[in-house]
Amino acid sequence: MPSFKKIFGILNASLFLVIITYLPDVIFAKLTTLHFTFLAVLIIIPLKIFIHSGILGTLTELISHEHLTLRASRFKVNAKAFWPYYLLITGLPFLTHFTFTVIGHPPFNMDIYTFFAFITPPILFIMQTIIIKKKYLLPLNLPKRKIPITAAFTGTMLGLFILNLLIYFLPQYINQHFNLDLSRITYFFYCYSCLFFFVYFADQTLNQYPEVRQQFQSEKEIYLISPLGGGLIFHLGSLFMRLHTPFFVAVRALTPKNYTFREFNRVPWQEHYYTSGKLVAITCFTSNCGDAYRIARKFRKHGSTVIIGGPHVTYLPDEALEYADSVVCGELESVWPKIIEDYEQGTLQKKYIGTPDENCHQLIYEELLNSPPEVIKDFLETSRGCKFKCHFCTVPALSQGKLRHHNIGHLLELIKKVKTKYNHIVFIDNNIYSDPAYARELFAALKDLHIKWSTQCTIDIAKNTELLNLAKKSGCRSLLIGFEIPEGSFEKGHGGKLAMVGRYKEYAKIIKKHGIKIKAQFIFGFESDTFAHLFKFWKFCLAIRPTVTAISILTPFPGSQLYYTTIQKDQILNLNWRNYGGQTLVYNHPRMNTSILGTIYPAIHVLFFLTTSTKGLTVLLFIIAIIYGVI
Ligand code: B12
Repeated sequence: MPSFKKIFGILNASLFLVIITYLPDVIFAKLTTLHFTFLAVLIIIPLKIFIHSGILGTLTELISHEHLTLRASRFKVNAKAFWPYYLLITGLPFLTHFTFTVIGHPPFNMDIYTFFAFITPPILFIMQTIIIKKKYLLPLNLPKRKIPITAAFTGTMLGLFILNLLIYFLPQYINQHFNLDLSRITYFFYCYSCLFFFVYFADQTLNQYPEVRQQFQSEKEIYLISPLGGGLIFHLGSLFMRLHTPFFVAVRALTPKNYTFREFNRVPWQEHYYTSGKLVAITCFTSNCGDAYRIARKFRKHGSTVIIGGPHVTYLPDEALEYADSVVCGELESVWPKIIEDYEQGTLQKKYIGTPDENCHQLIYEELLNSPPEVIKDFLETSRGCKFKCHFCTVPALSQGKLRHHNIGHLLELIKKVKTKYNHIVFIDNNIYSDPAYARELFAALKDLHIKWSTQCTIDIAKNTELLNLAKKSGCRSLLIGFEIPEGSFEKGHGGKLAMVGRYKEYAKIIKKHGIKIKAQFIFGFESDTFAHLFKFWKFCLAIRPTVTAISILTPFPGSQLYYTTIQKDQILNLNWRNYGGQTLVYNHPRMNTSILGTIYPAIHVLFFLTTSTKGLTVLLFIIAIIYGVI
């Protein structure tokens, strides 16, 4: 039974794989019903062979603990390694069936689909034998060992085999007796049960070779975790936007080389990830801190040591200490080597205060330079900090008012590596125009690389047309600009960039005139806001026509000035951190009905994007075309 739990865990964490086993067959069926059988055979069969080989190899890596989470890159490697075996093993029975059918004696009078329903389990059995042998037994020089045929094993095998057939034949029965076609749904479960069969076999085989799993155990191992959190929208977002976590790179760079790492980058969490004796480093911001705490507590229960850090716990370390052994407030660069030393000596402190520190950037740079382009591209920052001190933002506190720059020579080297694979670069800076002199030097240097780039920036860059020209010439395609408030808003009184609100339109037009697109960000829910302000945002967008727009709800993030003033004024309504992702109104608004805003916000968010941005309008036209059957 415990082994079943693990198999369900692995398959549930890999539901994506089940979906991609299922889809080609559905497309195949659709094409054959449309009489495109030749096309289906020509395209879908090779695709299926490639996909299935990749899936079976990747699942074997999960069950052997070579990897604990799914990685797209492994899928390709495995598909390339095992497709010839899969072709051979499925091709032979296919040819046999085909030959007998042509001469008028189909085996056991079965059509090809039913025939395969019976022989798929043996095919999967042979595949796992081959994959395990090639991947682990041959490299480790291990002799062949048989799975002991116990009553439990035989019973499970038979049970799974019968269940598999039942799921396969169920829709035919339902169709005959109830005139209901459920084949598409049951076929998904059939795919699931086939993969279950495969993982069960592979697990049984690997249980005979403890050496295989042992080779992936390391005494000095750090688990790096960036929890998912934030509800369904963030779950879906992270499925499509697979970004690497810069924090992982920073930890790798500053940890002694005798440590190994396991990365959990925003994956749906599984019980079998918990283990003992590890050093677990978790990063979190406010809306995913609940998941971070849950994971931290369970790791500690299993006997691992947990350190937690990030922009949320930096300001609420005592809250985090209820779940973790140690909390890091601020940046890890200045404290991580000491943490490792203390961990090894068993003298880990409760709190570490990381000060903004320049010295370790060399190590991070070297780590990045040795990383693949897909990792580097998500950690290209030219500066940290921002010259403005907006009351709703945590950056001024996080960077302690300091503005730091990266070495331009280093950046160019990193960009050259990214350029081998990607031609569009995104800098994760808070504000690339914080220091105009540095920006000028940077843009001039970028010019020779012939790349396209985009980043976050404040609107005041429009005052510097020389720099705008240089930005454009260096490849700047778009700037993400936080306009936050509409004209007439009394938040203008906060000063800083908000003080420029009266000239936003004029400045935005200047930026666009220089051939740079604008991605516009707005915040709704400031004290002076009323629902009418939404129309002001809308009118503003009509005038400047941004490529993308986003409107989020004002959220008092711990660490921001706003957080402390809302607490002082006793305005906080909701202290569930899950709601602190910019999608929920968490404080009592003086001029708007809180529950009305909370209810209609998702609609506002979507409609605003669809009607105010060029990309949104394209999507809207597409939707309308589908509705009216044009497409
Ligand atoms: C890049 C970025 C993103 C990227 C993430 C890219 C990625 N690869 O993960 C994107 C665009 C996706 C993004 C989205 C969001 N972001 Co963002 N983002 C940033 C930004 C600009 C840089 C973060 C970064 O990677 N820095 C580089 C790395 C190395 O630094 P770091 O993560 O801060 O970690 C350092 C320290 O915090 C510390 N540390 C962090 N974790 C740990 C853990 C341990 C164990 C230790 C020892 C130390 C430690 O050491 C690190 C090295 O110095 C920051 C602003 C900032 N300057 O921090 C905002 C920021 C993190 N984002 C923020 C927010 C609010 C969001 C969103 C919720 C916005 C929204 N409404 O949608 C979403 C969340 C989406 C989601 N669920 O993933 C807020 C978080 C505030 C908060 N308390 O929650 C920040 C601080 C911006 C702000 N203005 O306040 N973001």
